[in-house]
Amino acid sequence: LYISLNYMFFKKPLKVEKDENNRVPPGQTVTDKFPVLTDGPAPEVKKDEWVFEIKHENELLRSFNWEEFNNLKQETIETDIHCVTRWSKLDTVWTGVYIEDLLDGLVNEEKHKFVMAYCFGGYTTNLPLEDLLDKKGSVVTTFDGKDLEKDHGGPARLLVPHLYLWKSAKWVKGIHLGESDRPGYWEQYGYHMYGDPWKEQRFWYD
Ligand SMILES: Nc1nc2c(c(=O)[nH]1)N[C@H]1C(S)=C(S)[C@@H](COP(=O)(O)O)O[C@H]1N2
Ligand SMILES: [Mo]
Repeated sequence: LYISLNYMFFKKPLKVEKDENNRVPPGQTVTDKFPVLTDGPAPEVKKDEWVFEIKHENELLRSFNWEEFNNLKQETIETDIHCVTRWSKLDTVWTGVYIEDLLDGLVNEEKHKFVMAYCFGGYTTNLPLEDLLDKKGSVVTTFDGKDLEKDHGGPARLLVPHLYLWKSAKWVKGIHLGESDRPGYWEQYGYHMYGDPWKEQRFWYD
């Protein structure tokens, strides 16, 4: 009500410009550090054995090796990131390829509604396909102008900055497209199926 009255009488834009005050989601604290959060050891992934596979259930639809991936249009992505352990980091800079460019021409809206991202080392995480489209999701290979460090998912990780960072799978190896939403690794232990930091969707009981 406050917002709509405000809008009607003062013609304030509904979507407020980003500033330091409203870009940190509830319950989060800004840090300049870049903590490492990995369950278990970081896998060693060599660039010459790296692949990114796109599957429907278990059928391989398309795959990229390192060279093929690096020949695609590389984008620079500047964004804030939010970890469920309550730190946020502002103005992080990455380069990589938008998921929609990897999927170019492949998407079947009937069959491809959800994604399970899978990784070297076995980690998985689930998200709706639409959360990876429209430049919302990418596979990134640099952070802050340097090759992505192994501990942060190098050589390549998913980046889905509008959701909590556990959805940004490190050492990503591919995505399974499917009709249904199934819990990934942390989701099976009670992390939220969606994970919107602005709604504090941390755990399933939130
Ligand atoms: N493969 C893999 N990806 C992962 C994780 C993991 O354990 N394995 N941890 C997730 C969690 S819980 C978080 S908060 C972020 C942390 O990313 P960072 O270590 O680069 O800060 O990676 C996510 N991606
Ligand atoms: Mo996390």
